[in-house]
Amino acid sequence: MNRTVSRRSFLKKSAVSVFGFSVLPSYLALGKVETLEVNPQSRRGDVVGIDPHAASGDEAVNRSQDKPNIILFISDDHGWQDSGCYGDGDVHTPNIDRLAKEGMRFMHGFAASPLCSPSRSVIATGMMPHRSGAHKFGAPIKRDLRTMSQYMKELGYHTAHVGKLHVSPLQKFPYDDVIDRYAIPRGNKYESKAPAFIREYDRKEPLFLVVCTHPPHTPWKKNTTYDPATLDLPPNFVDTPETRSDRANYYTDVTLMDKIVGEVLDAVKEKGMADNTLFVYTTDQGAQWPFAKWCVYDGGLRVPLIARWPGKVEAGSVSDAMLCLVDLLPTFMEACGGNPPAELDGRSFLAVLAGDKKTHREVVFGSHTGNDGAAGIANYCPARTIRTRTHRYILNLQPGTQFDTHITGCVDGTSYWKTWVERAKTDSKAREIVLRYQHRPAEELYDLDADPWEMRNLVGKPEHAELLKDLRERLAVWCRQQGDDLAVERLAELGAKGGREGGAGAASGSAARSC
Ligand SMILES: [Ca+2]
Repeated sequence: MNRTVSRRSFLKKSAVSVFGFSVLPSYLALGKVETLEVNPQSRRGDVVGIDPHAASGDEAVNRSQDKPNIILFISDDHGWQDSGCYGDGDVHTPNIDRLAKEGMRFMHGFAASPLCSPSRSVIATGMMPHRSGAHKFGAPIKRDLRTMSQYMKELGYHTAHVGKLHVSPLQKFPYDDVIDRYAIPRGNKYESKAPAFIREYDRKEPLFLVVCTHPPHTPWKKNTTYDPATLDLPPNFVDTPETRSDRANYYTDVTLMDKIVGEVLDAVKEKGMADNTLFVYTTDQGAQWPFAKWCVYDGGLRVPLIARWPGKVEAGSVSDAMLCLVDLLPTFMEACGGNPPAELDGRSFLAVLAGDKKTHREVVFGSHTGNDGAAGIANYCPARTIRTRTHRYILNLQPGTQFDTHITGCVDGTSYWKTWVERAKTDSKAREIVLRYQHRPAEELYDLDADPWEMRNLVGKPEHAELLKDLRERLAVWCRQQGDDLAVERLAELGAKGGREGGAGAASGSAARSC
């Protein structure tokens, strides 16, 4: 790809017509189909930045055909390193690896939350968890927000969602088609209706499709192909036979998810859509392992992110730009010629995809609350974090609370965790890992170059005092912008002004928006 191509020429290059004539889509005969009513208030031109007088009738249809199809594939709980193309030498992910060879692989993509529904709400709204309103598990987004399905429909797209749709309230997500929707799958979780939907798609409008799988979310399928004894385990694991057995089961689920990625890619190719489709693969957050899901470490927040768009995104490229899944919505909007609303927390990284820019964000933020509702408290470890290229700072809001999760047994537990606890009785390293997982200090600071698994807390080290102070302040500015009063109050107790009284970031919203 010509890396000097301008943003304007980049968008112009994306002008390729796509679909033929519209007929009654036969996917409606596939079985269980759920279609939500489209918001009656939605009209072409309602989206901020779209000129309602720019086109109408046939002209509007022609313009919409100039736009790329967009497919967003979101798996469930896939660790950022757990694919062949991200360096895992054990797991089999031939289709994700193929996607990486044909597109751009991001090495510093981050979710905003290490929990399913909050992270998915961020993706859908372009707003970080406290501004979306959905920072707790299962919480609804704020009623005055708009969502991806609304924005894309008003940009001329036919919008569809297949699979897990773990957001609420559902009327705020008015896809034209919602197929096989579930929070917990009712049928075979290793099958997706997305390939059939793509093959049968025959509308004039470009397609905006979100495909969500349940794998590799637990429960994992029992392994029959991996050799547990030969697997490399992360250094923050306790190496027991039960850990290895479950690791092999997890890899089995990753491979079965990867198979669905391949089936969707094959359907796109067979349909003749491959050259005019922006295909993005990512996941909602890290895998269900200690120090990952429900944790604001890299294991929980850092995600695999790959974008394929032939002729527009350089095949086989690798980007080191830091970005957040909150950036997907404005990127999609800009990719199809829209202007993302200025009030979004997300910022388009289309210029990075085009090869015009190497960087995107200086820092990324994240937050976690947990399950704290009618169903009870679980996976609860309220925390806020800021991550630079080299360091991560974490503010734990309830450091005295023992962290009990699905892993440790607060609901169903895992067989391997019991072996970690047993090993901890006689093994000092295992004891340190178990204690560190369940008991958090008030603050944490990690040097990610020297300590990528975030195992050595630097808070209290005099040589890092200035960095600690700076990161507290920057986090406070962001928390204030988010309306996160509890975190602002706690950071103020630690001396962070959060933009008040001339503190860092007081003069502009740029620091706060640098999320
Ligand atoms: Ca998830």
